[in-house]
Amino acid sequence: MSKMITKRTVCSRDCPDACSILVDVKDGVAQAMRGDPEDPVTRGFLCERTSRFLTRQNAADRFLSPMLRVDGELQPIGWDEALDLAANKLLEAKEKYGPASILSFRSGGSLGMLTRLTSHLLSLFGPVTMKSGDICSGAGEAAQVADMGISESHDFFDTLNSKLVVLWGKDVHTSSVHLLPVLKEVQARGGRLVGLDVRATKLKSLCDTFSLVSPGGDLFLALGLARHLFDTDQVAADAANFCDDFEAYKNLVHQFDAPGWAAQADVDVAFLRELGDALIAEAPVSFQIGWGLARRKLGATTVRAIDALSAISGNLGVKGGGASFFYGRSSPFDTKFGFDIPIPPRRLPESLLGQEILAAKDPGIHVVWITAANPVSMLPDSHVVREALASRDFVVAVETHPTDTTDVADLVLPTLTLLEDDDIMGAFGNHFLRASTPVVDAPENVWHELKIVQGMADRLGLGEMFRGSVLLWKEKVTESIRGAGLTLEELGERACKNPFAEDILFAGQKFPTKTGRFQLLTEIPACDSEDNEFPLRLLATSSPKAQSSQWSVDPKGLVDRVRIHPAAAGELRDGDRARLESSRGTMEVTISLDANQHPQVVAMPKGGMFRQGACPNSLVRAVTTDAGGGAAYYDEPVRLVRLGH
Ligand SMILES: Nc1nc2c(c(=O)[nH]1)N[C@H]1C(S)=C(S)[C@@H](COP(=O)(O)OP(=O)(O)OC[C@H]3O[C@@H](n4cnc5c(=O)[nH]c(N)nc54)[C@H](O)[C@@H]3O)O[C@H]1N2
Ligand SMILES: Nc1nc2c(c(=O)[nH]1)N[C@H]1C(S)=C(S)[C@@H](COP(=O)(O)OP(=O)(O)OC[C@H]3O[C@@H](n4cnc5c(=O)[nH]c(N)nc54)[C@H](O)[C@@H]3O)O[C@H]1N2
Ligand code: SF4
Ligand SMILES: [Mo]
Repeated sequence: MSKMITKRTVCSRDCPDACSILVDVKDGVAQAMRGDPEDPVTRGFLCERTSRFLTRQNAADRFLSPMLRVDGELQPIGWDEALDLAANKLLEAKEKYGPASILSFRSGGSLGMLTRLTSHLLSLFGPVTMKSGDICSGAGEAAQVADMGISESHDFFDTLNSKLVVLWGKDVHTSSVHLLPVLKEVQARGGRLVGLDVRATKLKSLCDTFSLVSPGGDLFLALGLARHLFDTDQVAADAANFCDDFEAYKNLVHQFDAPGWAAQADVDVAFLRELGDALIAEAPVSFQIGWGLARRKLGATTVRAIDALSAISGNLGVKGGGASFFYGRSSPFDTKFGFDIPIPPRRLPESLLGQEILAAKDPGIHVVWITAANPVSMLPDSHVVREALASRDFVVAVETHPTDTTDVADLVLPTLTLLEDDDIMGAFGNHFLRASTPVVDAPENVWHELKIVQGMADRLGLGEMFRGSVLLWKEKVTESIRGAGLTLEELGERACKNPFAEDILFAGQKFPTKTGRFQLLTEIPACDSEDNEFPLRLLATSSPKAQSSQWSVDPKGLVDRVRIHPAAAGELRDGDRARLESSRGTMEVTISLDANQHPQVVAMPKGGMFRQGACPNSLVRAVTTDAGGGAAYYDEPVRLVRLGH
C-alpha cells in the first residue's frame, strides 16, 4: 500500500471561479477533494457540486473507450478504427458537399484553453460551419462592449473598496460561491448589500436590503433609478462629458416618472427612491450583474440600462465602483496558438441551432463534431435540436459521460475529467490565471483532447501543424503572459493575477469605445407582449447540485420539481403532480409552493435531460436576445395544469 499524497489542480468547469483544488490520492485513486487555502479566491472551500465530484469521476457509466453506434446501440471500438472512421466521414463530406457541410460545436464542458484546438483543427481543415452568438453570456457581453468598448469587470477584490454592492439577479450561493467571503467582508467593513431577484434565494438573508422584481422588470427599475437621480439632481456633474447621447438617454429616462417605472418593475417606489439615493450617498457602488439577467428577449438592453445607471451615478472608473458582468477569461491568452485561422464560410446562431441545422442548404449540414457540450439538453427547443442531430449523416461527440447528445451521436470519443486534465484556465469571475495538471491518470483508453486532435490531424493531412506535447501547447497559449513575466511553473503552482488587468478599470472615465466616451442607451427595442393562455414564466436556473446537465447527486425528484407562488397556484397544493405546458411542449412536474418568489415565476433547476424524464428546454422556444446572439431562456410563457389525484 502506498501513502496518501496530496496533489493540486484547477477546476475546469463552466463556473466563474476556476478554483484551485487539492486532491488526496492513494494508489492512483482520488480519495478526497477540497479547496486550496492558498488560492485567494478559492480560500480552502469548493462548491457543493464539485465537492461531490468523485461520484461522477467514479460513475459506472463513464465512457472508457470510443463507442460506435451499431444497430442503434453504442458499442466499444478501438481508437484507430474510431479516428479512421471519423476522418473518412469528414473527408467524404468535404469532398462531396464542401467543408461548410461540417459543423463544429463546442460549449463549456471544460473551460480549458486547449479544448479550442478542436475548433482550430476543423477550421484549418475546412473552414467549416461554426456557431455565432453565445447562449450563456452573449447578450450581456454585447451590451457591455456597446457601452464601454470591452466586456470586462473591475477587480474581484476591488469590491472590498465598495460601500454598496448591488447583487442584481445574481444567485451567489449557487453560481458564484467564492464571491460570498468578499461580500461578507464588505459588510464587516461597514458596507451594505442590496439584492434584486425574481426569487428570494438565500441572498435575501445575506443582503441588508432585498426586493423582488418582476421577471424582466430590471430594465424599468434601472431606468426608474436614473429618473430619480435626474429628478433629485444627483446625476454625476460631468456625465454629459464622459458619455455620448446624454440628451437622448435623458429623454428615454423621462418617458415615465419614478412611480411609473417602479410599477412596471413591480417594486415599491419608496424602495426605488431609497436605492437611488444610496447609489450616490453610499458610493462607490459595485453593480454585480448576474449572467441570467441577460437571458431574456431584452437581456442586452437590460444590461445596458444597468451600465448606464452605473455611469451616470459616477460609479465607473473609480476605485470600488463598477458594472461587473464578465471577466475577459481568455483575453490574456494566445488563443489562436499562432495559427492563421480562416473565417468560417457560415455561422449558425447557437440560440436557434436545431432549426438552423434543419434549414441549412447549399450545402446542408452532414457531419457535426461536438465537444464539451450537451446541446440536446441545454439549448432551447430541445426536441428540435435532438431531431436535427439525429437526422445528420454522422455526429461525433467528445464526452466523458452519457448525455441526451451522446444518445443521438454516431461516435463517442472518451476524454478526460477535470481531475485528469492538463490545461490552462482563465476565469470569468476573477482575474486569476491558473494551470491544471493531472492528479490521477486517465483510464487506459481515455484521451486528452489534444491527443484526439493530433490523431485526427494526422488523418486529415494536418499532422505537422498539431505535433508536440501538452506542455508545448500550454506554452504556446501562454506566450504573451510569459512575455509579461509569468512562467508556466508559477501558473501550475498557484493562481497568478492576469498581468494585463488594470488596477482601476476605465480610470478617469476613459472608455475603449470609438469616441473614448461611455455609450448611453437611447431606446428600448420593440418587444412582443406574450400570450395570456400562458400567464407564468419558466425559470430553469443553476442548481447547487449540478453543473448544467452534470449532476453530482441522483437527479431523480430534483429535475421535475417546480416552485410556484401560492397566489399563482390555484388549486395546486404542495406535492401535487401537474402538467407544465408551453406552446412547445409539456412535462409532468411535482409542485412545491414558495411564497418567496414573484407570482409570475415557475422556478426549477436547469440541466434536466430527456434521459431523466425531464428536460425543461423541450418547453423553451428558440428565441434570440436583442443583441449578442443569446437565448431568451427565461422568457418562456407557461401554465400549470393539475393532474388527477
Ligand atoms: N433552461 C435553461 N437552459 C440553459 C441555461 C439556463 O439557465 N436555463 N443555461 C445555459 C448556460 S449559461 C450554459 S453555459 C449552457 C451549458 O450547456 P453545456 O455546456 O452544453 O452544458 P453541460 O451540461 O455542462 O455540458 C457539457 C458536457 O461536457 C462534458 N465534459 C466535461 N468535461 C469535459 C472535457 O474536459 N472535455 C469535453 N470534451 N467534454 C467534457 C460533460 O460531461 C457535459 O456533458 O446551458 C444553457 N442552458
Ligand atoms: N451550481 C451551479 N453553478 C453554476 C452553474 C450551474 O449549473 N450550477 N452554471 C454556471 C454557468 S454556465 C453560468 S453562465 C453561471 C450562471 O450564473 P447566474 O446567471 O448568476 O445564475 P443563474 O442560476 O442563471 O441565476 C441568476 C439569478 O437571476 C435571477 N433572475 C432570473 N431572471 C431575473 C430577472 O428578470 N430579474 C432579476 N432581478 N433576477 C432574475 C434568478 O432567479 C437567479 O437567482 O453560473 C455558473 N455556476
Ligand atoms: S465548479 Fe466553480 S466553485 Fe465549484 S470547484 Fe469548480 S470552480 Fe470552484
Ligand atoms: Mo453559462
